[in-house]
Amino acid sequence: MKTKSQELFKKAKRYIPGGVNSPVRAGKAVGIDPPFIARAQGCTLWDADGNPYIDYVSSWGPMILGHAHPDVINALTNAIQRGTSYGAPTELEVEMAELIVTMVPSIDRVRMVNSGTEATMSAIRLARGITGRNKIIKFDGCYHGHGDSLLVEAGSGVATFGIPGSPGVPEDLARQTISLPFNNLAAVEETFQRFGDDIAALIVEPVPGNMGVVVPQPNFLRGLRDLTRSYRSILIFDEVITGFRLSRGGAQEYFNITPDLTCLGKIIGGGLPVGAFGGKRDLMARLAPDGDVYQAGTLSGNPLAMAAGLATLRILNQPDVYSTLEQRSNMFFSGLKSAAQEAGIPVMINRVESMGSLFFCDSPVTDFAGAKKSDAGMFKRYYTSMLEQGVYLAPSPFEATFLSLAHTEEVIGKTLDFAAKAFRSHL
Ligand code: KE4
Repeated sequence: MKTKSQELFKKAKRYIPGGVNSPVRAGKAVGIDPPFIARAQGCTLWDADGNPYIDYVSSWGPMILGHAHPDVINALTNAIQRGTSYGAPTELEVEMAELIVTMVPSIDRVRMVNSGTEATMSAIRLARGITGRNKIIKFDGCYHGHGDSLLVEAGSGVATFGIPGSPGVPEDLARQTISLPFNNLAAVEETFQRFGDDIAALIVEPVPGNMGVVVPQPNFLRGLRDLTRSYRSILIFDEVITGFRLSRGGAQEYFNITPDLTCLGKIIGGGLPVGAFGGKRDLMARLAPDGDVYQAGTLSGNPLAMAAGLATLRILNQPDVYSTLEQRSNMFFSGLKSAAQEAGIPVMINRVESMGSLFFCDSPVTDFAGAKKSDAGMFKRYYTSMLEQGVYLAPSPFEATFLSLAHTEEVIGKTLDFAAKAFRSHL
């Protein structure tokens, strides 16, 4: 007997490539037919068959308050009475920009867009327009959306030109991007020594969440700041995940490093499609209509998205939010480590505040090469056991697990019991 989700997946594949609107949702890495989600509240999802799940995906990061938070629902309910889109400036956009400038240390001016991809794509164009240079440095395992310049994999050796990460990305463009091992400052220094006067920007997830979570080693981010400054390249922090996740001011506040441009997304939309990029006044002044670097968007600053994002950020500005998230996250991830150890399963856990990852390996994971050593079979069995017990994890080892304010100690305790059972089943 097929479940409703299975029937929906079969029908979806008749109309949507792969049956999904974003590849990772198809669950290919774990070989499952994905649950189709019908509704969500707090930290719970319900699928089309009415099965409940404790959600640790949080829509890939945005739902830091939990799903359907009453303040967000009220803000949207009020906003929608006034229409859905005007294609004109609104007061809500000004309020959002003011709040982001207030909260994020390095941002004097900010431009709203509709996704993280648009944010990083626009920041790269702005950096190239400002510097008149072409090359970009990124890091293996870091994901910055699907813009052509950033869907690039590492070349054959360190500090060599990138190769297309997908068919359709022109080789000539991929060669302008150099992808290096994360946490390897020597490789970055060597690359700047070789190409420094043609490097427009270095873009980095200050705490990568797309190879699983990897923690920057002491002085790595500071080293990137020093190198980009001395070669007059633009340092771009892709804070689409870490923005408002690690602290009110994101990773740049958490690590006290000031980038030149910052990309934002996810949390600032409160679950609606929003991205943003911002930075110092003189850099952002180069953007049209005042400047000559073009960037635009029909729905940029959409009033519904601004209403949901403002409601979310206002709650994150309340006292004790991040200390509560830290306490709950520490309980979850340290409990996970203990449960694995008790079952004799070798795991490494990387965590910063409320984003973390579990790797099935016995050596520290400090870059993508290390992350790829995690046992894929064990992950698949762990994922399946947790899903069967009603815990919804990201269906890939190269994603982050997110805690929200809706994950109570009771829910975390239950999750840890399920994880202990999964580990005991000798993955
Ligand atoms: P979007 O275009 O998907 O809104 O954002 C792209 C992006 C940019 N930068 C970082 C650091 C990101 O993590 C992302 C998107 N994250 C992925 C999962 N980690 C989104 C999930 C998906 O692709 O379906």
